[in-house]
Order: sequence, then C-alpha cells, then structure tokens
Amino acid sequence: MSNDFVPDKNVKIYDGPAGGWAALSASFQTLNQEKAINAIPALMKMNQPKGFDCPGCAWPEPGKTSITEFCENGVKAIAAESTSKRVSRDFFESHNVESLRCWSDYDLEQQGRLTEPMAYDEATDHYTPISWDDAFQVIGAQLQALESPDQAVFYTSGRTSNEAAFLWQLLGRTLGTNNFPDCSNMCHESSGVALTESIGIGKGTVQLEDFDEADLIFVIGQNPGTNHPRMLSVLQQAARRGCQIVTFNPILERGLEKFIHPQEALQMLTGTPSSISTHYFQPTIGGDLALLQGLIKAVLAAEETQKNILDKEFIENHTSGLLELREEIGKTDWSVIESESGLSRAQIAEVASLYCESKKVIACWAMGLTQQKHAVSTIQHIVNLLLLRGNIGRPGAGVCPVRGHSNVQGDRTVGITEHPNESFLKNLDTQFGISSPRNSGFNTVQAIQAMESKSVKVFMGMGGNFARATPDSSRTEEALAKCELTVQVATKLNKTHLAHGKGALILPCLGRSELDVQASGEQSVTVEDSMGVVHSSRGRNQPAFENLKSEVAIVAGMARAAFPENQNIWQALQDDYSLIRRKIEAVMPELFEDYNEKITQPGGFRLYNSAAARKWNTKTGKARFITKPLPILEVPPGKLRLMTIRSHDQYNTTIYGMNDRYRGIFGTRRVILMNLQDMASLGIEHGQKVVIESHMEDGRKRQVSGFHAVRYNIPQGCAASYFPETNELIAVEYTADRSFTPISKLVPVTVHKSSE
Ligand SMILES: Nc1nc2c(c(=O)[nH]1)N[C@H]1C(S)=C(S)[C@@H](COP(=O)(O)OP(=O)(O)OC[C@H]3O[C@@H](n4cnc5c(=O)[nH]c(N)nc54)[C@H](O)[C@@H]3O)O[C@H]1N2
Ligand SMILES: Nc1nc2c(c(=O)[nH]1)N[C@H]1C(S)=C(S)[C@@H](COP(=O)(O)OP(=O)(O)OC[C@H]3O[C@@H](n4cnc5c(=O)[nH]c(N)nc54)[C@H](O)[C@@H]3O)O[C@H]1N2
Ligand SMILES: [Mo]
Repeated sequence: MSNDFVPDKNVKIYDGPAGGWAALSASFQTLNQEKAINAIPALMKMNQPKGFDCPGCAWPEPGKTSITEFCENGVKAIAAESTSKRVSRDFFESHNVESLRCWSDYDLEQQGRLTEPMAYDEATDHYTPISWDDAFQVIGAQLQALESPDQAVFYTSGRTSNEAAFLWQLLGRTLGTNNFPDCSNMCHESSGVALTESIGIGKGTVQLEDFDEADLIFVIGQNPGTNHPRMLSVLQQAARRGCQIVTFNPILERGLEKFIHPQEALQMLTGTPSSISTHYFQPTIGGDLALLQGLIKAVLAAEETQKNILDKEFIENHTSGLLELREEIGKTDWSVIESESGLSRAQIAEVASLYCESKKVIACWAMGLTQQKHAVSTIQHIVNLLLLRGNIGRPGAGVCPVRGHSNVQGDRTVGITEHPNESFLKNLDTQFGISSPRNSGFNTVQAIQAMESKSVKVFMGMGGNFARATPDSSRTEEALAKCELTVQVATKLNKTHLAHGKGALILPCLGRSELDVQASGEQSVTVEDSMGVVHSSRGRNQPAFENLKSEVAIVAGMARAAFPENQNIWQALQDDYSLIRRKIEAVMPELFEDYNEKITQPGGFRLYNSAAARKWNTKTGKARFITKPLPILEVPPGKLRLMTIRSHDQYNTTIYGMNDRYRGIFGTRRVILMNLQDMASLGIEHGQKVVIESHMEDGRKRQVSGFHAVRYNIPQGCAASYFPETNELIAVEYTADRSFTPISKLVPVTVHKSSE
C-alpha cells in the first residue's frame, strides 16, 4: 500500500448495485489471493445439512438451502481459513516480537495459518516452539498459583462453538471466577440488557419465516450489504412482495439501496437490480432515540384522533407502563426531536403513518444503535414502538437484533457471561461437583482496567483479537503487557499475540471448516444463529497442519493440567462431544431437551423463546414500556461525531484488503468521510492529509495521523472512519449507559490539517 493519496484514484463513485458480478469477482479474487484450493469443496459444504456453519455472520440459513448457500462475506471467511499460507516456526525465528509489532493487521493476517504452539521467550524476544503438554502445564501451574481465581480472565470471541464455550466457562468456574468478558460486550450487549428488561429475554423474537409475512421492515444502524449479505436476499424477496422497507442510516449504504442477488441467474444476466429500501432517511449520528420518540409521539397523536391505532387488547393483557410512556413523550417537543434526530417532523410523521398502516412490523438493528451512549434506551424505544400495535409475539412481526459473530448468541446461551443466573450455576455445580462463584465477574472494559491495575494477572483468550477490538488500543496493549501470562487460542497471528504478558502462549486451533477427529471418531459442534436456531456444524477439510488441536481439546488439555484430580471427566468430554451436549442439556433442560437427537433434524431446532410465545419474564410479568427523558447530546461547536465502522474488505480486526467498494474507497483505509460544509468551515480540502483528535473526559491526548479527508454524503457534524485504526481514539471508560459497551459510533473529534 502506498502512502500517497490521489483523490481521483483512491475515491471513485460507486453507482452499481450491491452483490452482482462485482461480488462474485471479489469472492474469486480472494480465493486466488489466498491460494485456497481447499476452499472450493469447503464452500459446497457450507451451510448445507451435513456440512459446517458459515463462520461469516450470525444471519440464519434458510430452511431450504440452495446448492451454494454463501455470500461474498462467507467466501472471504472460508478463503482466509483455507489459505495455503502458513506461519511456521521459521517465521518466528526470523522475526522478533518487537519487529512484528510494527506490522499492520493486514500483513499479519497475510502470513496465513498458525501451525504449532509457541511460547514467548523473554531472553530473546522471540516466540519459540513448545509442546502441547508443556504449554498445558505452564497454564495449569499459573492458574493454580494465583492468590485468587479472580486474577484470571477468560475472554471469548463469538466464533467459538457451543461445546468449546461451555467447556471454557466450566474451566473458569471450576477455578472459581466469573470473569468472562466477551466480544458481545462490545457488540449487542446493549440489545441484551434492553430486551431483557423490556420483554424478559435478551434475544430477538423473529424467525426467518416472519420476513415472508411482514409488511414493514425497519433497518436501523446496520449495513447488511457488507456485514450480513444473505440478509439482502431476504429483504429483496420482501421488497418484491411490496413490503415497505424503511432504513435509518446517516450514510447511504449501497446494499440498502440496490442489490443484485449473485446466486439468481436471471437477475445476474439481465443486470437489473432490485431496490431494497422504499424509504431511506439519514439521521444524525446518535439521533435514533429522538427519532423513535418522535415516531411514538406521532403514533400516539394518531390514536387521539383516529382511536383505532393502538392494539388495545394486547396493551391491556400483555403490557405495563403505557401511561408513563405517554406522559414522558408528551413532554418532548417536536423542535427538540427535530434538532436531536436531524430529521424533520414531516419525515417522521411520514414513517409514523406507514407504521400505523402496517399490520406486521419487524425492526432490525445492529451496531449503529448498540454502540451509542443511550443504546439501551434507544432499543427500548424500538420495543415501545412495536408494542403499541402488538408487533411482538405474532407471525410477521417482532424485534430482530442482527448479531455479528456466527455463534456469539450461542456462547452467551451456554454460559459465557460475567453475571450468570442462579439456576444455571446451581445445575452446573450439581453436574460437575464444583462450587461456582456467585459474584459478578469482569466485562471487557473492567477486564482492561483490572489488568491495568495488576489485579488481573492471567489473560486467557479463546479466539478474537482483544488488543485491537477493544478501545484505547495503546492503553489496552500496555494493560495486557502487565499480565504474568497471556494465552491466545487462535487460527491466525494478530496484534494481541504481540501485546503479550511476561509469559505468553499462542495455541493454534482447527477452524470451523476442518475435520475434528477425537477418540470416539469424527466430531461435530453446534452453533446458534441470530434467530435462536441451533444446528450442528461438521468440518470437512483436512486440518491446515497435523499438530493443530480443536478448541475443545485445547480447553480440556488446560483443564487436565489445572485440575489433575478431574482428569477423567475432562478426557471423556474431549473424546466425545455428544457428552458435552448431554451436560449442556442437564444444566439447561428447559432449552436443550433431547439436544443430541434434535440436532440430527435438518436445520436443527429453535430454542424456546418466551417473548415470541408472549410469556413475559419481566419485573411486571408483562412486556414493559420503558422510557426516559430524551437526553440532549451535546457535541461542542467545531467537534464532529465520528462513527467507527467496517469497510467491505474486513472481518472485524481481520483486514482482507484495502478497498471499500460500495462506498467508493480504494487502496486505503486511512480516510475520514466528511460533510462538504464541515470541510469548508474547517478549511479542509478533499484528499487533504489530516490528524484526528478525540476529546474524552479524562483529558488524555488521543490522536491518529496519516488520514485523508474524503468528501462524502453524510449529515453535517458527522464523520466516519474505519475500526480498528481509530480505536486508539476511544477511552476505555467511554461506554454506553448500563451495557458498558464502548461508544464506537459517536466519538467527539476535531480534524486538523496535517503538518507533515
Ligand atoms: N464482512 C463482514 N461481516 C461482518 C463483520 C465484518 O467486520 N465484516 N462483523 C460482524 C460483526 S461482529 C458484527 S457486530 C456485524 C456488524 O454489522 P453492522 O452493525 O452493519 O456494522 P458496522 O460497520 O459497525 O455498521 C454500522 C452501521 O450503522 C450505521 N450507523 C452508525 N452510527 C449510526 C447512528 O447513530 N444511527 C444509525 N441509524 N445508524 C448508524 C453506519 O453508517 C453503518 O451502516 O457484522 C458481522 N458481519
Ligand atoms: N471502534 C470499534 N471497535 C469495535 C467495533 C466497532 O464497530 N468499532 N465492533 C466491536 C464488535 S461488534 C466486535 S464483535 C468485536 C470483535 O472482537 P473479536 O471477536 O475479539 O475480534 P475478531 O477480529 O473477530 O477476531 C479475529 C481473530 O480471531 C481468531 N480466529 C478466527 N477464527 C477463529 C476460530 O475459529 N477459533 C479461534 N480460536 N480463533 C479464531 C484469529 O486469530 C483472528 O485474528 O470488535 C468490537 N470493536
Ligand atoms: Mo460484533
């Protein structure tokens, strides 16, 4: 990548649809770049009844799968996993850790799959090979030597299977800690907190079939064209039926405007794209709470005159709190709603009347909402809006938080949480003869702070890239470096492995697409999609290297070393994963009855969802209207609201390439998309080199340089850049109310011309 930025070369308007031939061609380019010959047979098995689950995202597979059930996102994920490139012991011999720290995320990813367990050698500053047994012994000894079990944290990234995640939490709780920070803390935590309070379950209520019936679908704060491409075909079908699709997003995301389904032959040949959104609005960043309150205000006003708008029977029998909602919303002036949302009263009224005319409404959302200061309240206002017309718990309607990682929801279900419920712990204790701790553990933000203050000494990472995914990158790296031991179970080398503790281990594992053979034969694992459907996943490819172990085997190996007295049970769990599932069933019988049998059904089975059945496990026993006064988001004059988003060529911190095709950015990631008027008032020109500085309350100076300003269609006062390059700007303490999710979508920044 060159540092020179030429506006005409690096920025080109993209006016094609999402999907189409460009998506196919990008998919094949990735296969080629990775020399991933293994990927083609693997792709034929992906999302198929006896194959493996796509590691790309958590969007569900349709009941009837087509022969190729994948998208560009999935092809890239599989190509990255099936790459023929390898990080061998020679690689680590040639490069010390200090030199590797200067490599980019992209360059590290490009080295290919990890092959052998490696231990950090402080004397030489190199990672050197270590046997699996010795690595397990190091971990066992370190865990046993802790003064308190709470000196260890167990991080989980959402690709981990139910089986591995269940063992991971068992390992931590046998040790005696609930310190389970996970990627969910940075992702849909706000949805979980909001929905649990409002409807008694922290998950969405809809199934894929509901999209065939809905007559209005909201898509709020989400970019499915890049991040959930298979969702676009569902939206396309809905749009073709005449369903209204209303999008709220500060920028015009191509996939939400026009789409060609790469697997629909006729559409590919004719090249006529489908329009996706019927209505597209560009609110200001962080303006959604105001606009939702505006929608509710308009719906309540319509009821005043028309009397037939609210679902009174539903409200009477199933909800509590409408009076308070009415009162609170009554206090909010339209002028405030308009200025806070960036939309006009007329625009909001237009959507409100569409809503009132629609019989079945689904609301989808993702990071644009969850990574905001008032995320929990915003999501509760989505629920409020839906409850007014009984749009939860009936066909064609409901809430749909669209999850990210392919098993992030499942990991939570099987116990990856810092505050587990009592019935889970009680059953776990009975099944395994342990005494699980009852205190709450650390979430991601608290884990960073605890490492910083040295109250945590061991960091254990099951997948993910903690140092890059979390905020305050340099600070987090320094915190990790204070640990006595850092352990990373991973498929690819990443920056977290280089931000190591005094002792450090990298343990290479099998990927989702690879054969997993244990003592009882070939194993399959299970995952839960965004809509609560659990199904099995069986890898088919030969492992990238003979010395790799499965995540399950790695956790079992650590546990055997830490708790030699329980060796037999851990060995048995490793030998036959169906035993792990039997244990999950015993711990959560209400969800996993006949687990092993049910996953043999094509498509798996759906976990019981209380809210979908209109059973409300809330404080009032009803679905709750929950409201609070509309906060005014003060961003001082001259400061912009920066959202840190994903480009088209990345999977979180894994950078596949330098292009963001649909947004027209090529060959670079160090750009900031800005509004023309903001640029003019700051005297910044299109293509100019800039420094971005954030303004956090702790007064610490945080800035990133070497960025280029790009003129973009984004509301005034708003700007956009890519994560993880901009995580440096976000203070660890800058989190959403009550969910502690880092506020990655509204970072107050100033942009200066670079003096370089
Ligand atoms: N290819 C690919 N697929 C992925 C991922 C990936 O990195 N690459 N990551 C996976 C993961 S873990 C996740 S969580 C999901 C993430 O999926 P998304 O949530 O779609 O990801 P982001 O890029 O964070 O996009 C957030 C969207 O919200 C909009 N937005 C930002 N601020 C606001 C706001 O204040 N209001 C509104 N209404 N909109 C706003 C942005 O313009 C952007 O379109 O994708 C998953 N799938
Ligand atoms: N500023 C900002 N920060 C954000 C976000 C944002 O929008 N803006 N989004 C947040 C969100 S939504 C999320 S989910 C987090 C993501 O946080 P993480 O889940 O921690 O990060 P990933 O980049 O998904 O992790 C990639 C690494 O996982 C490892 N890996 C890949 N496959 C496997 C596997 O099968 N097994 C194992 N053991 N390891 C594997 C590889 O080594 C790879 O380098 O980032 C968060 N951070
Ligand atoms: Mo995520």
